[in-house]
Amino acid sequence: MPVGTAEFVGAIANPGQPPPDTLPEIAVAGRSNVGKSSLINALLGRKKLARVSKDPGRTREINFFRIDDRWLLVDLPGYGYAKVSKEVQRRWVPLMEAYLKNNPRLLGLIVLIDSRHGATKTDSRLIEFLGDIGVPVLFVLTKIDKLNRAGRARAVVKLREQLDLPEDQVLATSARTKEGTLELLESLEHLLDAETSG
Ligand SMILES: Nc1nc2c(ncn2[C@@H]2O[C@H](COP(=O)(O)OP(=O)(O)OP(=O)(O)O)[C@@H](O)[C@H]2O)c(=O)[nH]1
Ligand SMILES: [Mg+2]
Repeated sequence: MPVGTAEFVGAIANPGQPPPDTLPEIAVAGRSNVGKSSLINALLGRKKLARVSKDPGRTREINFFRIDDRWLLVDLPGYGYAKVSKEVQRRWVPLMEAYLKNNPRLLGLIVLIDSRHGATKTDSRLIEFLGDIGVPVLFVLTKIDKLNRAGRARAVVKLREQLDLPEDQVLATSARTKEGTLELLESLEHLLDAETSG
């Protein structure tokens, strides 16, 4: 189902800061430069709603986008980019912990993994942390336009094996060609429907 309205409603820069809205949330997490902001724009059919950086590690705040006045899509700051200063890296953990822990509005997380690289050590640490929180996680491979057909299939199988995931927990997408974005929106709809139907 295509998205109707989408608007930026605000950002959180410090732990403990209240969110700009109280609708149910689905958040997008992943390494710096993996394509979080690009995928959000592709999903919402907007070119420049979420800021895409030439310069990795730019999104340092938690950004909230209100969709159809019904739910929030949340762009989380990326992790694991070596060139980002130690100071910025240090601030990431408490900001993410404060957001993810005890957040009753958070319906689910989308964890993005670069289809060319698979899950890295830092991804595994995030995934472990998310396991403790207990929210549903959907794994999404990004930038599949950079792989040929065989490479795509291999990337999906590799990730499923790496993380021991069932078939329906992994999607392959490209923000450039929009492949996989309708399937992803459908999965998000299921998550939202499950919530709103009690
Ligand atoms: N070919 C291709 N390039 C992509 C795709 N998605 C993102 N990119 C490129 O990858 C780079 C990073 O994209 P972003 O969307 O800014 O990544 P991000 O995860 O939001 O990065 P941070 O905000 O720094 O954590 C940009 O140069 C994008 O143009 C894709 O599906 N295909
Ligand atoms: Mg970003």
